[in-house]
Amino acid sequence: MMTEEEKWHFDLFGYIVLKQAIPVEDVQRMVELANRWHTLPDSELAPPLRSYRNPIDHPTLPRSIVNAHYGDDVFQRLALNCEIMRCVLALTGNCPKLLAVSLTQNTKESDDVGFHGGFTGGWRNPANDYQVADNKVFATFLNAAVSLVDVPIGSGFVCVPGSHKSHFSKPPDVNIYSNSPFVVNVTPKAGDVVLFTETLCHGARRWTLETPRLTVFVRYSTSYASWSPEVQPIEEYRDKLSNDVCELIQVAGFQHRKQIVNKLLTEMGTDLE
Ligand SMILES: O=C(O)CCC(=O)C(=O)O
Repeated sequence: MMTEEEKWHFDLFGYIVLKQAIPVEDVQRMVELANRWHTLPDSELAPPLRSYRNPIDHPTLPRSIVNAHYGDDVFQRLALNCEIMRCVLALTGNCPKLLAVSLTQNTKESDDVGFHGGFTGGWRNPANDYQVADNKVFATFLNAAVSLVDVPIGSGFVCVPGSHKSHFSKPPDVNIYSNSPFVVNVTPKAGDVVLFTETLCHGARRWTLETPRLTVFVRYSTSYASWSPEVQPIEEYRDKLSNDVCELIQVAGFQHRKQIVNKLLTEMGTDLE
């Protein structure tokens, strides 16, 4: 489901870019919704939409509106997008779980995002694992950063390529504004997806344009990850989600094959075995 070149790139650097993975009309719809929702205070967002951190208390934090998939079908289509899912399925051994869909806005006034992930000081977080064996790449915690705008060189997502496999602490002077080869600034176009393992050391440079940076972060884990059992369809708003998305959110054992996975594999023309 991932090409040899994609596996090589993901394994070497900890991320891949899926170019023009999202239909143009869906990007337009998400931009429209972002521009509407981000002008509203939290008190006027339709629940369960809310800010991850309320902008009243955190005015310079990039504002992330969580539960976007409850707010409009376009975000449910995004969570099931075939280009994203063919990689998520490959990377989770066909055992995916949808964790979160967050619509995030960075403006010129927003803080940058310092490096996080990667080496955690002597031990690897078992919930955020990365392995390669038998010609397969395996990652337990993934982030699909879907860009809704063209990102100019010098701002937006940055990472330390290869840091998902690093066993040594990053020198303190290597920061989000450092240059290649230690730090890479990935600059997607609207409709591109930067898919990365959360074990990768990553962050974001300050936004420089008048119009905001808009990104949807779609996070997935393995379906049996027990560190996120609280992430279940929100009962009160369950009727806003399709059955497919509900099943994708559900926790399931690693021997269990979700119906939505079989459905996606069939759509992709992949052998169900
Ligand atoms: O804004 C970005 O691209 C970085 C986001 C980030 O650090 C995260 O989602 O963990």
